[in-house]
This record gives sequence, C-alpha cells and structure tokens, in this order.
Amino acid sequence: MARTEPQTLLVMSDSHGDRAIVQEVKERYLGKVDAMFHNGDSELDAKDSLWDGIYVVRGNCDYDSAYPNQLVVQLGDVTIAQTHGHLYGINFSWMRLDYWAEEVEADICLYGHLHVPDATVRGKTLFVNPGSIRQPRGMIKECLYAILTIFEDHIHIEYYNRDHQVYAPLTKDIPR
Ligand SMILES: [Mn+2]
Repeated sequence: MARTEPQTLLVMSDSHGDRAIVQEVKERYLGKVDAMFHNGDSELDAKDSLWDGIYVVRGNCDYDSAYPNQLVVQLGDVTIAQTHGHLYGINFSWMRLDYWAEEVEADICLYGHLHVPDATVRGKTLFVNPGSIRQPRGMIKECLYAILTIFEDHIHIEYYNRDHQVYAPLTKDIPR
C-alpha cells in the first residue's frame, strides 16, 4: 500500500546547557513533524518536562544516568537507531556504530558527539549527525539542527541554523 504522507523527523544534538534553544526548536516544530530527537549532551535533567515528546539519549556530558544510552524507534516502516556515539567510539572508527546499526537493522542511525554535521550512507543505513546546535566544530562554523523528510524512494535532508534559516550547502537527497 502506498504511503500518502512523507514522515518528517527533527533532529538536534549537543546543546550543552542551552535549554532555551531546545525549547525554541521544540515549540517551533511541535505538531509539524512526526518525531523529534535529541542525540545527547543537553546537560539537562532527564526528568525535565522539555523532553515530553522528544526522544533523547545520554551523552558523555550528561550526568543524569536516567537517560537511556541508546534507543531504537520504529516510525511506520522506518527503523531509527539513536545514540550519542561516544560509547561506540566514533571519535576513532565507524566500526562499532556500523555493527550496531546493522544489528538492529536501522534504516537511519542518529548520533552526535562530534559536533560536525554528517549525512552519509554506510551499508544499508543512513547515518545522520545534526551537528551541534550550540558549539560547532570543524569546517562549518554554524550551529545547526536537521530536518529529515522520508519519502517512499528517497530521504530529503536539510540543516537549519539557530535563526531557523536553511544552511543550503548541506541539503541532500539520499535514495532509499
Ligand atoms: Mn557534545
């Protein structure tokens, strides 16, 4: 049966104590996307009401152990694996994150930690780092979050800055 509506995901990460921007993004997209994700290092309490309606995992700077280290979320026919990345050694190698994504049969693997935006396919999985919404590192000096729109035959990815403007150089279409 054909899907009529594309699924839309909002993804942010590494807000490092900036609760206001997470709140702002949440309010902006609430009811307009199918799911919201924060990939860790918020440095906020896991019980914060901000997390109502957001899938969130624990980063290396999150001292609240009530956060899960990883989640696997099923959204329609799309399996989404989410983790911060430090526990899989992504500073050093893709190997462990690749194995985990394969093990849980993830269509999309969301991660953070590196503060560098990324959307690349390895194996059968699209790996997405939304960048950091507070502390960019690397070549791209923009605080970013990502919006993924999942169509039947491709996934459209756009990155946005803190003013909610598209950062066009990173816009991509990935075949499914
Ligand atoms: Mn971080």
